[in-house]
Amino acid sequence: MKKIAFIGLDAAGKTSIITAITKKFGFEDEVAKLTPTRRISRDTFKFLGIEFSRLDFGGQRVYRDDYLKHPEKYLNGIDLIFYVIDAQDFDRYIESIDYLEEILLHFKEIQEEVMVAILFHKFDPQLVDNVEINKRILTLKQALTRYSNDFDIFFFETSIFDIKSVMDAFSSGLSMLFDKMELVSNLFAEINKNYDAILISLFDTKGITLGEFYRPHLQLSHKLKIYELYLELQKRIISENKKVYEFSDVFENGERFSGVIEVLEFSKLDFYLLFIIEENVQNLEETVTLLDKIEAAKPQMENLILQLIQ
Ligand SMILES: Nc1nc2c(ncn2[C@@H]2O[C@H](COP(=O)(O)OP(=O)(O)OP(=O)(O)O)[C@@H](O)[C@H]2O)c(=O)[nH]1
Ligand SMILES: [Mg+2]
Repeated sequence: MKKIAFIGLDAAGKTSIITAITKKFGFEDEVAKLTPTRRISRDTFKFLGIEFSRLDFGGQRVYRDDYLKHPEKYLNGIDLIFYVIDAQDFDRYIESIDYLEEILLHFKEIQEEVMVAILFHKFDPQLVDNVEINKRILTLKQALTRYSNDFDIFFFETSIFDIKSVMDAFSSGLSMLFDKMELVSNLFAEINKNYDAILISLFDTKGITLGEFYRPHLQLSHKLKIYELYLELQKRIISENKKVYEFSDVFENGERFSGVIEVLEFSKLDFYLLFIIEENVQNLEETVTLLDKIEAAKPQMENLILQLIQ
């Protein structure tokens, strides 16, 4: 059993993030109705066949004081912290860093290792190019790097209005707990050598990414389109009880793409392999070669998954 915790000030967005991860679509109504979390709320989920306990630490002052008064009771045994900061709330940056510092201090004192994913949350799509917030976040990151001598710290910008940003942060956070996870992405990069696929990706049934290769410099709008499509495909493949699903679609700039989503079973667990390529009528041969390479790499994927699970 592994333990992951969402920690941060009140109203940072922790419960919203967990709701978004669990539902993936249609969560807006539920998020709008959320009330502050009382104490710690818990649930469990499975990833790679391993049981995870997920703790959502209510961030109101009274609770924070209590956690810090009895840190051994609340914090010991946590493997991974998602520390959530409301990136829009500049006035509370300092308060948020202070809280994080006290938590990390405890882990340092008891000499327990913990991975830390710091989420600059509420970084909503319309703020992505906003100079002020980007400057503020950068300054905050610089201040936070002082902890990187003692802890493995990673930064993410997230928003519930960009579900992909949340899933990416969650997947990358979890992958920090598995030494060899990056080998899956490396394998995809290797497969794609001499080719130009748009995406090769392996997900679990809950949409947690195990590894992916994206065409470098792929536009954000393309990525979002692909992610939307992926959610749709996943729904369809389940409801129609299919093992393979082929599709063809078009980006907003008119460029056509096609791909395949396929259910693979490794070690009694289901995974989804998704690959997307540009539709290229002139060069069908290249496409076929790429598909062959992906096909041939399945035993390697299985092997990597088995190594991860061990
Ligand atoms: N703009 C914006 N608002 C968000 C985002 N995520 C959450 N919120 C809003 O932030 C508020 C607080 O969200 P919660 O998820 O309840 O916050 P919390 O961190 O769980 O708070 P406590 O339970 O008190 O610790 C809600 O009004 C959400 O709608 C986001 O990505 N962008
Ligand atoms: Mg909450």
